[in-house]
Amino acid sequence: MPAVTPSAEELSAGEFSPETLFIALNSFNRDGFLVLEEVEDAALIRRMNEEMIPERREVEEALVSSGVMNATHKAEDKPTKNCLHGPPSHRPELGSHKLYKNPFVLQVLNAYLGPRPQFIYTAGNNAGAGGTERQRVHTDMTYLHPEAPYMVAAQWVLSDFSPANGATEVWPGSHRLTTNDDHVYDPKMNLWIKEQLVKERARTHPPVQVECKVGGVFLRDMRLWHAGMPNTSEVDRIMLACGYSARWYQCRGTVKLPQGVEHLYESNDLVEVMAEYLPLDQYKQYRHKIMNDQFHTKLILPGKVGVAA
Ligand SMILES: O=C(O)CCC(=O)C(=O)O
Repeated sequence: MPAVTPSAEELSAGEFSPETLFIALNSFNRDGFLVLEEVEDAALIRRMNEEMIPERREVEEALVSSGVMNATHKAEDKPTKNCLHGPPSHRPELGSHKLYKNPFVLQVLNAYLGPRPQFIYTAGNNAGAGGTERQRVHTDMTYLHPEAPYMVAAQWVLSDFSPANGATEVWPGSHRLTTNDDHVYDPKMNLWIKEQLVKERARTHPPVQVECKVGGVFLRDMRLWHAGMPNTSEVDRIMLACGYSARWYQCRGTVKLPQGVEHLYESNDLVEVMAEYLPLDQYKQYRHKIMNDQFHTKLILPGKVGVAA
């Protein structure tokens, strides 16, 4: 598993040494994902998990009634029990605002995506307990995209992730060559990688499930093939994502936040916060959604790049 853990010196400095950064970037470029262990307060994360676990039924009902989550969610006709479950940004006492500005994540992303990336979305996935079905292999991209690193999801695990509770499956190195032609789209904006390509790659570069402990985060290049896996344990498994885009990509998306928390989401030298502050009732409608054009570029470019699929 490509992973780095800050030393005591790095923790007190709030940044990786050049040697650790070298190792981190090497792995991340090669594999398309990277685990950073022990970079956040585990007690804070556990508390957030305890508060979010009881929300599951309410979240599921809201998603189904708004038509966002169909019963299958990225698996042909079989319910996966995986649903979008956004962070509790309207409850600042739980500290979800700390995640987007984690200094270790930002240091790696400033090197991987170029200086001062833009924070452009939050999201979350809840793999419901007692799942039996997996998602199809996919990349989250319903649009044409550049072949350079341009966007990363920092995925915070709210409980220790292992195959038993549906740790995300990733396909090492798949980000380097994948294009939109590898995908199948269906009318409901579901998308997945063509079955034949998945079979071929499995023979030479098989997938792994990302193991990560509370207090750690895994970074995923948006081009990486991945899939939600069944959580066969008895407890729901939640992951919260903060999404960052390279400045040059000029992403259209904004992170939806409730009014009143502006002071907790300030831009700094390492990140620009692209926020849209909404009245609480509107924020709640967006909390568990990702908009269809969330990841598209604003640029109008010749050829295919940047044009919505
Ligand atoms: O929850 C997970 O582990 C991954 C979910 C996912 O990839 C998705 O819903 O697009």
